[in-house]
Amino acid sequence: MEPITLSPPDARKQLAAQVKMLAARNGLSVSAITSAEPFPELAGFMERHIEAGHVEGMDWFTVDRARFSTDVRNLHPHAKSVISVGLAYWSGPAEKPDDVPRGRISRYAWGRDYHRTLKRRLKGLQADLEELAGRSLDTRILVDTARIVERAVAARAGLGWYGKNANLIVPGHGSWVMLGELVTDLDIAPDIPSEKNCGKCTICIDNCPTHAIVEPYTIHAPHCISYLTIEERGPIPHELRPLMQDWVYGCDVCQEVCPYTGAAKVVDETDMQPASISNQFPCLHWLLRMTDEEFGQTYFGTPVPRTKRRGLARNAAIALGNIGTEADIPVLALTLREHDEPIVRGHAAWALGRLGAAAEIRACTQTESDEYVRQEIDLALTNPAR
Ligand code: B12
Repeated sequence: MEPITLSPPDARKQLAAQVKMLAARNGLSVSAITSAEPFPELAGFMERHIEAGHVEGMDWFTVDRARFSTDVRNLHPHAKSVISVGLAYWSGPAEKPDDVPRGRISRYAWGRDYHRTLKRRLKGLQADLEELAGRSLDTRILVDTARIVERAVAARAGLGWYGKNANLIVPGHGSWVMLGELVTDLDIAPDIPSEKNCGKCTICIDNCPTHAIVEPYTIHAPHCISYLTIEERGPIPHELRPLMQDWVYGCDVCQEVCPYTGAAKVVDETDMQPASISNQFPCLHWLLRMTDEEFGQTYFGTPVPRTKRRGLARNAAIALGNIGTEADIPVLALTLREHDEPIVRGHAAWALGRLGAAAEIRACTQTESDEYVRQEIDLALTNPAR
């Protein structure tokens, strides 16, 4: 490639076109550019968001972090532009294959960890840009870090627009797009934000199983199934368990019901495809019995290990409490008796209560010594419908 001399304004626009061409060549489905100017309007908004308790439980989400994340130059003082990119991953509708009781893993976590895929492709883009510019560039590659508000960057770059479910909706792909950024000292002509919006549609708000979209664009994370199944380490609040359906890792309901997302193009993205049915619709009995080795073999290299083996098994117990039948009582009883993790035994007691298996719960009252599990057992016996 010929080194180019940059002289505004045409060269900046020409560079923008080349950046997009190179991004596509590196396997980045969509890309758009914004300046490295700060987002002053975001600071107050995020402070109010934190004060209202919408991110409670995510201890890293502090006011200081939030303020820091509203200016990319806090991270990268020489930044002039941010290239916002997306990895599209809608691969068509998918249904559970049989009558086996299975959970659901959210689509973004079916395949390889998107952080790695996006970072690898962004590195390729960086190398191509350095070749194009004829010099080494001062860049930062970011994917999913708390030090930048990715949807705000992407919205200002016009990569897409905010849906009422807070997700960034990208034309042609809906919100089935994972985001990343290349922050650079290159001065590239910015794109224009989109003027689209959801209009009067409230389908996502009306269909959120836990009513976590408390107002348009605002997610109360402690009630979001994604938060509960992935980020919450302790017991899931009793009142939310019956609402969690069969989700065992993340949740896609607010995306699946969205008309824009429903119209997404099918993409052939091998990295986001499940290696086996256990990466997509895992058998709930298996999740309850899974060993550390099996967990590693099946989920290593995907996003799922974030919730750990015990988190996934805890979520499987809740899912069986919600979709299970009498036929699932023996495996839950075995889990309550023998699982090595108290958090899983406690949720198995709850699930047995939901399925009306008081005798199986009572059988463990003498042998269980963990205080937390004993509390769950008591509740399951005295108030089993919770
Ligand atoms: C913390 C976090 C979570 C938390 C909290 C989510 C939340 N909405 O606050 C939990 C664990 C619940 C979560 C869940 C999910 N997450 Co998440 N999460 C993040 C993370 C790390 C930070 C988000 C954040 O700062 N939230 C605070 C709020 C204030 O900011 P926001 O979410 O961007 O919301 C914007 C809008 O609300 C808008 N807004 C507010 N008021 C108004 C008013 C109007 C009129 C308008 C137009 C806009 C508007 O401004 C906000 C600032 O940009 C980002 C990565 C990152 N660094 O940005 C990923 C990220 C947002 N998550 C992502 C994904 C995919 C998900 C899930 C879909 C995963 C799943 N399938 O289970 C769910 C979706 C839940 C949802 N509907 O938001 C993607 C989103 C991709 C996209 N196309 O939008 C991101 C960008 C990660 C990535 N690298 O791709 N997530």
